[in-house]
Amino acid sequence: MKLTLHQIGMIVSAENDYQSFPDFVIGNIEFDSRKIKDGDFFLPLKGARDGHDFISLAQKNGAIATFSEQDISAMPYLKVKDNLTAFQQLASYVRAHSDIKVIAVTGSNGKTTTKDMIAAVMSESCHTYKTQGNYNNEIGLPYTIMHMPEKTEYLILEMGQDHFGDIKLLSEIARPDIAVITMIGEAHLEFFGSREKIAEGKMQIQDGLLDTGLLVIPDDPILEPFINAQRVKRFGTMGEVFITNFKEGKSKSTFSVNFAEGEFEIPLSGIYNANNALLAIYVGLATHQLTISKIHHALANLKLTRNRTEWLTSESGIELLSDVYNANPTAMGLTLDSFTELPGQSKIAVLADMKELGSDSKALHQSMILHLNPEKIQRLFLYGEEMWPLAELAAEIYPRGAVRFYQKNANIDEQSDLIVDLLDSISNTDQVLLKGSNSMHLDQVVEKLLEN
Ligand code: IGM
Repeated sequence: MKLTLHQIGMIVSAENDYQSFPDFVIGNIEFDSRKIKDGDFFLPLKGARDGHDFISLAQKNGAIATFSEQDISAMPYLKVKDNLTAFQQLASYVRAHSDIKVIAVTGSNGKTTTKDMIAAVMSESCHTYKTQGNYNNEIGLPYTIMHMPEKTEYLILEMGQDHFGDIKLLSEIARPDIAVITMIGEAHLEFFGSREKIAEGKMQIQDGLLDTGLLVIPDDPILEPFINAQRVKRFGTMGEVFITNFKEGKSKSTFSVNFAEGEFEIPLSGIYNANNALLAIYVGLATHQLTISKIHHALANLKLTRNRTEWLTSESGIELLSDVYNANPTAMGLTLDSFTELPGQSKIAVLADMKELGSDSKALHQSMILHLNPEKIQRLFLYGEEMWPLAELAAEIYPRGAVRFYQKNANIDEQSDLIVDLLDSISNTDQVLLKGSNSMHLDQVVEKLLEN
């Protein structure tokens, strides 16, 4: 949706005299100054650094206006109490005034796969846009709405729950036509409370569900007390829709379902993946946009994006929280905070360089010390040149031997030492967080840990 500066000012009830700025159509809205292009609008957020510090950099990169919580003189701006709230109001507006259908997906595991499968199925017949990467939180979801192409007909949104109440906010912004919960996981792998509380939080996906909307949930009895939607469909062996005749191969599976014809194929093993596909089949049919044969085709030809942040369990039972495909200081700080809050006695963080942070890089890496509590995250494995300043700081607050450092530069790469030492020191009661930029190849470390 094309919007002008004055329209946005009205939508978010900006407090300054923005009408005195010339009105112009706004390009994309971006919070990372590195992504700003000519004509874009800047969104200063508080991350490891305060985004307001980057307003002039954003302008240099081509931004023509910005939100701001303070008066500024550099460029046209919309003054608001809270930049993030304004951004969320804007996304709610765009959702409400777009002729689209929204499908929301949450759940402890499988939500990314299910989102990708639903999007693959819907793409067979309709212009479909989906959550990219891990953009499933209170910033990423409105960002996804603001970045959907003009021609979008179906928007498939992933919703993550780090804290109780997150899903309520996301659902109220997204106003889903269809809401899907993939599963309720185990309490010790979530960042809060009991399994009941997790279920209650996820069921808040109903809070923004349209009155005519459809809720699709597992047949898990823990959800029953929280149902208030008018249209509900339960899946699973005790539900109304389920898998029949599941056959598993090395890298593909086939199965049938009790509500549609034929044998389906997916390029994935694991019954949970067949269940995720069942959700995509059911949702696809519920929209009345697809034929069975198009759904068969979409699932058999799935191209899955690698999961971003997801719990993995190694052969020997070590729990890994892997997020190894992109890194910025805010995301790393947030991940460390969540990991810190998690119940569990023995935690290890493996942190690798965050790239492209320019002249502030060392300071931004060092700022991670604010997210490291030696009593909560007991051991650190730091990998890469940019991590050295953090290693020095951490050594001051951690016991001797609890912080280890591994080099990676043009001449030397100690990744294999990192792997050997990790395998040596981890036991199956440990929880391990791995995070760093893609180019640090922590995915290779994750792979080796999983084999053990
Ligand atoms: O966790 S996130 O990645 N998130 C995105 C939305 O979807 C869910 C996940 C995330 C969040 Cl929640 C919030 C923020 Cl503010 C990312 C960011 C973010 O992009 N933070 C960034 C910085 C901080 N703090 S991007 C960025 C910085 C780039 N900036 C440095 C600080 C580049 C830069 C380098 C050198 C300079 O001199 C000036 C700027």
